[in-house]
Amino acid sequence: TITQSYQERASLPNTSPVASYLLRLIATKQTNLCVSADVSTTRELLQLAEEVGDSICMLKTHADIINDFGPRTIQGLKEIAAKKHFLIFEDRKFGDIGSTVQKQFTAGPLQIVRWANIINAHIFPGPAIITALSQAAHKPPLLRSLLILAEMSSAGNLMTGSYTEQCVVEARKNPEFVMGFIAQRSLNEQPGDNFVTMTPGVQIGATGDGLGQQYNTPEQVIIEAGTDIIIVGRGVYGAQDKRAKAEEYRVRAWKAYEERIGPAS
Ligand code: UP6
Repeated sequence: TITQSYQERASLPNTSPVASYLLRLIATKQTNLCVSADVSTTRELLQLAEEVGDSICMLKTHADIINDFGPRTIQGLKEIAAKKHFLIFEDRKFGDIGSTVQKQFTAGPLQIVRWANIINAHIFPGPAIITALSQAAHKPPLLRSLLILAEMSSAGNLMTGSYTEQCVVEARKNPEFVMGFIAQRSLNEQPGDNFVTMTPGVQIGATGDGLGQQYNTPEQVIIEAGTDIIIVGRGVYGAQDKRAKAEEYRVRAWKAYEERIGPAS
């Protein structure tokens, strides 16, 4: 899959419906950029979504850091996502027993299942976390998909070796619901694997944040590590001109992708 185009991969077997949709969206909008909207108010969140919306395939949220998160936030996000054509990914990093994650996913003040197309989870509680989230997600007409956290960007994290391998094993068992991974490199290692890899820890001109975060450039991530989507937070929302900055990251990551797949055959 490293040299296949997003367009080609959209119609491969073993691809979750949300992944197929996303891969087509990426090809059409020519963007493999996900902006991480780690801001603290609904106003800032919606303004950022408007500003960067044309340059992204996905907006990543941390709903639990929005001071005034509520129905207005949800409605605003959904409207902008529909207008600007991007998916919404709530970076909740679920990590509890099945029964609890179902409640965290569907209930409480955030009601994540109602508005997030994509969620993520750790598998350290065991594979029932996947079954539980899948059950809670499958309430038509909602189409939902899961990313497994297989690797992290932070220094000294414990998600390596056999832990990461186990993430891939569990993902292969659930190709309908698990669309891919949060990881630092492509984990499509077997023939037939077509998981989407999304990579955080991307910033141009910085190596870290003093709190464990480690940064790579778009080229390192897309070309050298073979991943599909860069996730950029402070690199974009920390800039004065967020629209221009998002566009700069989009162009860099898209050129890197074109370089990786090579000239069209
Ligand atoms: N994130 C990481 N590394 C991971 C997983 N998730 O940084 O391994 C998330 C953070 C933050 C974003 O929670 O929302 O990606 C990165 O933000 P930054 O670009 O501002 O560092």
